[in-house]
Amino acid sequence: MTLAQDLEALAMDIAREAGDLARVRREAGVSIAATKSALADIVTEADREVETLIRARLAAERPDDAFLGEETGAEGGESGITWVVDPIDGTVNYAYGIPAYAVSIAAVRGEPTPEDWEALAGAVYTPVIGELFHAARDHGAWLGADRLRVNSEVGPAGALLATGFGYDPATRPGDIELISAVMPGLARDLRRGGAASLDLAYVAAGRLDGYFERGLAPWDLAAGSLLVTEAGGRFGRAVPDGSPRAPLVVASTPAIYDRLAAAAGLS
Ligand code: LIP
Repeated sequence: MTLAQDLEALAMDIAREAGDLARVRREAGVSIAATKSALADIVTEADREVETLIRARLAAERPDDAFLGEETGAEGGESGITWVVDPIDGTVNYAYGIPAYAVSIAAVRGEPTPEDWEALAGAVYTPVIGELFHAARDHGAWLGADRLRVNSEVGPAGALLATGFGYDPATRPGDIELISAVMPGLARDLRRGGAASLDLAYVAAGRLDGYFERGLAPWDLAAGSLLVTEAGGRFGRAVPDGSPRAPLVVASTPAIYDRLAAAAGLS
């Protein structure tokens, strides 16, 4: 087993335990703990409890690693490995009872920023649907025991794409502008799933041909980006001119990547 495969096995094990806790807490009822960057940007008690569990497991199993989590922030380490964690990705889905939420855990090497890190392992677990997507660098992307491959081509009707919207209402006009730039001539239809980690996992699984979104945080994309590239897809992230606070992510089958990236303004 390589280091990446060891990290993948740990991410999978912890994601399962954390996801099952999130599901049990959901069944018992949700309590909103606070709002963050905007009124719509909620955090539930479960987000915090699940991240605390993940952090404690990682500290016990790999005490020299660093940590970067959506709810509890960052802590340095000695090993050069950082765990990038979103305890409940799709928190609004979670709060409304929509089962499309997931635990996202990734291990990266180097600076814990998407433009600098080398993603080594990732797991995305959606406990209600019971699907565990996982990947280790140079060992492929998997759903359970099935190897994942992005779609090799897109049909004549066009690409099935997904996107999302940030919590800050001020970014909406730009998001809608992006959709009207991307859809004509490229998309057969659009999906808004509500959880970036699942959107990326679905690109890796060939359930979507592509995905694009502005303003994602590192923990929203860390594991999903590795799933896409290990499944033969392409993943890009850049800060378009004029919107420094909203880095743009594009991920898709190679069959449409250049056109999607160009339409979205990534290149
Ligand atoms: C969510 C992302 C989603 C995006 C939401 C939010 P959270 O992450 O997964 O793609 O559209 O605005 O950022 O807040 O549920 O972890």
